[in-house]
Amino acid sequence: MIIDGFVHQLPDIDPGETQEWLDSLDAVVGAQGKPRARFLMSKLLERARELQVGTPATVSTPYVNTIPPEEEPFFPGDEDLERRIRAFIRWNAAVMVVKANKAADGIGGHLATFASSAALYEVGFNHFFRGKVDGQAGDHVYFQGHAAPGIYARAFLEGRLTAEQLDHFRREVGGNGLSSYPHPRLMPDFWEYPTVSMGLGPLCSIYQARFNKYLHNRKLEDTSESRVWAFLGDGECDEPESLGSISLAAREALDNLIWVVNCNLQRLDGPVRGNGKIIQELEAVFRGAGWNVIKVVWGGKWDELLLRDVDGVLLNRMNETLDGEFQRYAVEDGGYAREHFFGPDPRLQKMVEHLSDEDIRNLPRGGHDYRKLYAAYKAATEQTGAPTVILAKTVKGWTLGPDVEGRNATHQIKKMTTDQLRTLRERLHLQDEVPEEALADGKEPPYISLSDDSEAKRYLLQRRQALDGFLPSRTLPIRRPIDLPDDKAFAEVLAGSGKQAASTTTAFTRLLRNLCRDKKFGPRVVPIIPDEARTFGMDALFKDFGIYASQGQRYEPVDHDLLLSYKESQSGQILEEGITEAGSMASFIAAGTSYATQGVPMVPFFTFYSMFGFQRVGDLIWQATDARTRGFLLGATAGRTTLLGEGLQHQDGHSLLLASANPGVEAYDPAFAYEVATIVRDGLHRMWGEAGEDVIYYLTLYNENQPMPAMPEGVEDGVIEGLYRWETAPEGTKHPATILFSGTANLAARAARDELAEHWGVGAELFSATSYKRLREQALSTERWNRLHADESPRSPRVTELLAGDGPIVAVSDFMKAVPDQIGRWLPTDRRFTPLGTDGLGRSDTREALRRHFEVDAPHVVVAVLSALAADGTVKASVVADAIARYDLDPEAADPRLP
Ligand SMILES: Cc1ncc(C[n+]2csc(CCOP(=O)(O)OP(=O)(O)O)c2C)c(N)n1
Ligand SMILES: [Mg+2]
Repeated sequence: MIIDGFVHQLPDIDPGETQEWLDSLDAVVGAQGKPRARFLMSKLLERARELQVGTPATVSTPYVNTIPPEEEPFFPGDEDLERRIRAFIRWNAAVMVVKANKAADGIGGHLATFASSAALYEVGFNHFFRGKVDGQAGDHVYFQGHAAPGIYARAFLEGRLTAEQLDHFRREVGGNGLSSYPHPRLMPDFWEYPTVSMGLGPLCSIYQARFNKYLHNRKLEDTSESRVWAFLGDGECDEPESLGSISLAAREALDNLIWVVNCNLQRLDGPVRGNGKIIQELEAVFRGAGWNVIKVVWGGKWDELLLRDVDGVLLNRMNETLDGEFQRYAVEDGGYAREHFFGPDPRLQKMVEHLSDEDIRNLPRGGHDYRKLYAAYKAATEQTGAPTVILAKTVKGWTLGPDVEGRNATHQIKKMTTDQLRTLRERLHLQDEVPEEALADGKEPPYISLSDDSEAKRYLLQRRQALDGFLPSRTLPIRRPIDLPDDKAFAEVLAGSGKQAASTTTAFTRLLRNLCRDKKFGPRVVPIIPDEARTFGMDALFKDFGIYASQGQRYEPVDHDLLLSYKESQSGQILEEGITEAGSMASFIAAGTSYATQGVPMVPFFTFYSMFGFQRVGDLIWQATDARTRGFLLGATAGRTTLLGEGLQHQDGHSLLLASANPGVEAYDPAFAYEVATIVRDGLHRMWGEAGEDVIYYLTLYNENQPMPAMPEGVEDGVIEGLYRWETAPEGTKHPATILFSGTANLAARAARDELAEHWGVGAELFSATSYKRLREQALSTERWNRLHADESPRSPRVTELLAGDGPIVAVSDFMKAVPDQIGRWLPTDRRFTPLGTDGLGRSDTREALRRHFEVDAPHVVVAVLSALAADGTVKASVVADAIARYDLDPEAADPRLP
């Protein structure tokens, strides 16, 4: 590995002096060994930094705490009381999980995660996390999902939750339950952010911190006092989403962001890095990315040993011991550590001579030492210009006793025997609070509650008062109400494009521009694009509204002399995210939950390549629904045949199907500009009008140009409800039929209608099907109502009523057949239904060739209608064969669904 090659290219103005320095180093290594040389080098680097010499930053430091004991600040809390409170919370969290598990047959919960991180949270709750008071957003905290029991246990002590609620942990169906993990959808006044799909919480926290700066820089809200805290697991750091955006946090100088990684060295199955050291690995990654890294490896009792480590042997042992071995030390007794950790070197043995085996076993890790943590948190909150990560070493299952602590199975342990509870009680010194008789066989283990006049309760409440109220807490009242846009903003798009051809993408871009220009509403719009603006023709917005750039634009752009130049600005409105759909979704969530988390409604429009939406970041969209996000997702370049040249990995024919699975998403496949405008207007009213619904709208947008008709009279409800008659059947035809179209398939449907009338005597009426999902859900509701109201006259689903009539029904879209199939069950039984669609992997060719290949062009629609009429006995089978011949269709062509 050549990493120092650059040195040979630097000018050496005094080779003699250089040699002297090198010789000195050689001499130190030769005479005093490498540890001494390392020490001297570290000292030199430290001095160089003090002198601002400008040496490159080192990415790793020895396996010790970043903050030395002499620099630890005074700890302002009441240590004894805080320890007692922590013990109560630990106990209650464990009892809650054990009870839930027993009462409801293994319903479960997690004991070990919170047991390892109790001090990490408690130091935050008692000294740092700011609540929401007087309309201030305070701090945003992303709690590690599996630590939820501890957060409930604290809320119980604070009086925010009742014992009955704790008894309903993971039993939500009857109401009054506590969700398994942080879910704002289920507990909207409590949890602020969902976190339990590993990696998404950390990612979202970065973009939340960035969004806070965006609000500030755009002068929409003063967020200077808000910090974002994210707690994550060391195993969780393996998710690409966890670390994938950390360089953005450094680049954006997010000093309002603090991550705390609970390094208990374990994940679910076993060690995170048995053969390595996760803390060291993460340190290098974060330092390399430009973060401020604070390691909290050892508890205070180690300081004394380190002081005596004159030869650096202890440090050496710390550096060389693998995580797999550290885990073993957590499980074995002190004698084992004495023999194996301290044993091999007589100097180390001597260092712990004065300690009993029990003392050795209890030499704590840094993440259980509130003083060390306090020092780290304080330093993090004082950091400027960079985000901070605190790497805190803990033991998984700490205090839960030898059967749980550090065991490989610890993550999934949710049961404790009475004996194990007794051990926990003793370990936490809770004999007074939990008397022996309370643990008698057959009894439910009790929660510890605090009376209002107890010292602990007063302390607890006083600390939270001083820090502006309870956490977690999600919803702030709306402080800056939003004015919905003027109808003017929609008028241009509703009017259509006359004879000029335009695409729904262009129409949407116009609409977005008009919305941004709306005087009152405009500033609340957050256009989000992951490096695809030019593809969608949205680069036209750059100049008008500016691309958000926290540093402004420090260069003259290459296209400065063009009308539509690349304009970056500190007050820029557009979030041009670069190539990260995941990051863009995280921005979407931050903006779309701002109504609750900041009390400042913001309206995100995230436009992406439709193929890289639901299938690429589907879990983040699920997360957005959980977070009660409001906003618009636009799947541009939609369709498996409309996006002609791009081929298999670009052509989306199934995002609508994926969207159909998300209960918080309305999914639309509009054909015309006026449909786009009508749907967006409806969405805005549902989200930010009186109803204030927590819903996401997904719209497909196509890039095929066609003259866009003006909005016909009376179709608004139909556009929104998912289906309306677009054109009646031509007069003077013999056989009725109905064709449903969506998106660009309107062209094939319309051509087929003409062809059917002209050559085959069939009169087909046309319906625009803007949302099969909406139709299906309405039908499901009706069906359910009928099932549960057997003695009342049954209701008819909307889709059934709208499609009452004669003859077959053919549906065509640029998506899979399963999309229109969603309504199949509710069509009038006497009408044969044939969905046409683009099932199969995409490929590159002209639109014409692709539509023939996928059997969604006008001739295939004609043949589908005739074939259904033949099956009904309305026309002869030979008519279908005639049509196949007339349009030169190949009956033996390979099925496009096959590879
Ligand atoms: C995306 C995703 N994959 C898998 C899981 C299942 N899971 C839950 S916790 C866990 C282990 C977590 O280990 P770590 O991050 O180290 O947290 P700890 O409990 O040790 O603090 C796993 C695999 C999940 N919740 N999310
Ligand atoms: Mg872990």
